[in-house]
Amino acid sequence: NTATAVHFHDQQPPAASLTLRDELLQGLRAAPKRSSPKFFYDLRGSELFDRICVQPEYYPTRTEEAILRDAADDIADVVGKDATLIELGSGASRKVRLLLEAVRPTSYLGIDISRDFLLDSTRRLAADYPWLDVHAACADFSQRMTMPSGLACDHPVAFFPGSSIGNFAPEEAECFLRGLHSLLPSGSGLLIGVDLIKDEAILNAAYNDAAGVTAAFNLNLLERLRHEFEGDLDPATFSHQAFYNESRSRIEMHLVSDIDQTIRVSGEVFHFDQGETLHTENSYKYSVEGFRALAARAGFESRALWTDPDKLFSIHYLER
Ligand code: AVJ
Repeated sequence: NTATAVHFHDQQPPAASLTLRDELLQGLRAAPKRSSPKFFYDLRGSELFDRICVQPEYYPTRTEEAILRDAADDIADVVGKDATLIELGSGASRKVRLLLEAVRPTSYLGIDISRDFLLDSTRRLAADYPWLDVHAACADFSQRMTMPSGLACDHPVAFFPGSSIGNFAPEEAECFLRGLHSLLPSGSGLLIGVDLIKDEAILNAAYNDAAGVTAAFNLNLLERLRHEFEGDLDPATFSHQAFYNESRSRIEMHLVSDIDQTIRVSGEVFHFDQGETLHTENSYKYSVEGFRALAARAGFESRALWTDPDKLFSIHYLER
């Protein structure tokens, strides 16, 4: 019965589509070589990300969840009644559970690029909250999106937790928010988690956990290249690298080639010098003021803000 409880909207071509492949190859041809972080999230990558979230060094998830738990009633007050919660990059749909009882939205739409993961987690959500109208859309929200039909949407409130916005460069983040602004009617809300600029040692530790889960997550990209994109390469010849780039307020993740080598992906040849990297992710950090200014440039007004006592993480409520 739970299997039919989720209204599913497929808004994306299948995983190893031509466009994804083209995007991947384009990044590998570039100098320096790069890959969009969205390529991390195959089923295994999504599972590894979930394990990152419970590592002792990875403070963002724990801290954001504590803020949500503590502020749930305040958040319900600013969000108001009869909301449609739209979670962008819903993943395991775990964080939204902290809000559902307090906010009592009429419907929920989870949007994620990882189809099987999305279906799994929204089915569980529908089973656990029988009063909630649950929708799932498999889509790449970094591209242009449309609202799925058949979803009542009088008071849409986008929920973008986890500082996923940090994967965009500031110009792209502004552009992304502008896209949301044009998608949502006036009066809509945006509840967004943003990681804060802080002591470099805390940041570096969070992306270099002792158990090696972040390393496995980064290296899993190479497994995905092998299995989904006809990659001919040895993942053991690459190493995980993550560091805080202070001048750009971002964590950078790279896969470093330990040797001088030639690899093949989708029939195309790519050379790596020893020490050359594939830049796999940026995770931008913001000050409260810096993020407010960015959101304002995209047409969103700051309505409320919550942080933890150590000022590690922030949750903004913005209104369009
Ligand atoms: C999902 C982009 C917020 O940047 O902290 C975690 C991804 N990468 N560890 C982050 C991530 C390595 C995460 N975001």
